[in-house]
Amino acid sequence: MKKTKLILMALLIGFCVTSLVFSGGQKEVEKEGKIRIAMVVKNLGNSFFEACRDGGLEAAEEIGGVELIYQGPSTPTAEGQIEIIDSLIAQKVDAIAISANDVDALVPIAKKALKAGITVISFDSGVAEEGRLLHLAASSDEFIGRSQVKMIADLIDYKGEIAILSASSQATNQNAWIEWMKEELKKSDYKDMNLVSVVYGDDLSDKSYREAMGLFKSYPNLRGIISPTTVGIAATGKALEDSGKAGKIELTGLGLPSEMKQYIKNGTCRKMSLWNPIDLGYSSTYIAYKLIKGDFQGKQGEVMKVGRMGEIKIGDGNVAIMSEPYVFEKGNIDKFAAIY
Ligand code: RAM
Repeated sequence: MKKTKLILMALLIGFCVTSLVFSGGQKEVEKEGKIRIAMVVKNLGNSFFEACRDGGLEAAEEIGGVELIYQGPSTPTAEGQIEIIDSLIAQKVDAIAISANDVDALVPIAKKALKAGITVISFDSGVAEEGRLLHLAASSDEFIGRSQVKMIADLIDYKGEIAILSASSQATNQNAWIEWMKEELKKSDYKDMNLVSVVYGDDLSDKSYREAMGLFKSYPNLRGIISPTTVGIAATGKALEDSGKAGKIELTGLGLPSEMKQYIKNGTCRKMSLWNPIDLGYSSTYIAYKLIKGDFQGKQGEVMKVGRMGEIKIGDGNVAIMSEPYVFEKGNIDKFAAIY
């Protein structure tokens, strides 16, 4: 009897040791597995976000052991992003970096991800503070908004009707910039300028093109258009040329040099600006990784060392602002168009 008990105990201990080693082994495998960072963009098919993705891939490669998952809905809606984020939660990714189609609508799903232990940040277009650890902005909203108005004013000699052709009506970034444009327009310098309309092309080329054509028709005296979206500005450039309005209506905004080169060179759009989307994607991915690792705390006042980008400080509302956008004109467009 004693002997049997001993054998049983030995077998039991043996089993326990084996299962410990096994689970330890499994843990090791998990640890050795790649860290998965998902980049959820406003929509697919937008070259701006493809450049962000390239920057993200660069960071993943530089860090090593990181897999970048690039996803977005086909049209820029919050609903589409919610579905994607829900599935990323189920896949237990380590981090999600979101360029939001709606500041508030994504909060519940983002909170769900945070609760599941996923590192959630927003970049480019923010999620409200309660739904993310930090937001990475390419530049300050105020600076972007005010500088867009200064550029169009310059192009139309501070006189005449202007319109804004934006992305989707709920986009956090464009809406914040438009608020600052309106603020800037209150200055007496712009007393002879009049903002007649704000329309939304939803970051879809064909819709933006139609909205631009609609503006030309509704406002025969229109002098200028600000399009603070890379999709919108390129579509407006095409619409201006197709309708013979190039030169009569000035165009500025935020454009990708590679997509706007022809319009900058032939004068359809004499001046526009943008930051480097590759740097934005690189920094978002890098920051997400460091947050997962606990190297960054994501707290206001913290100065983050972000690889080749150097230091980025986390400011009010846990918003980290990168730098000022570049201004593109005939003289420098070729150089930038070769990069993004
Ligand atoms: C579009 C998107 C993006 C914005 C750029 C300027 O590609 O709306 O969010 O940052 O334009």
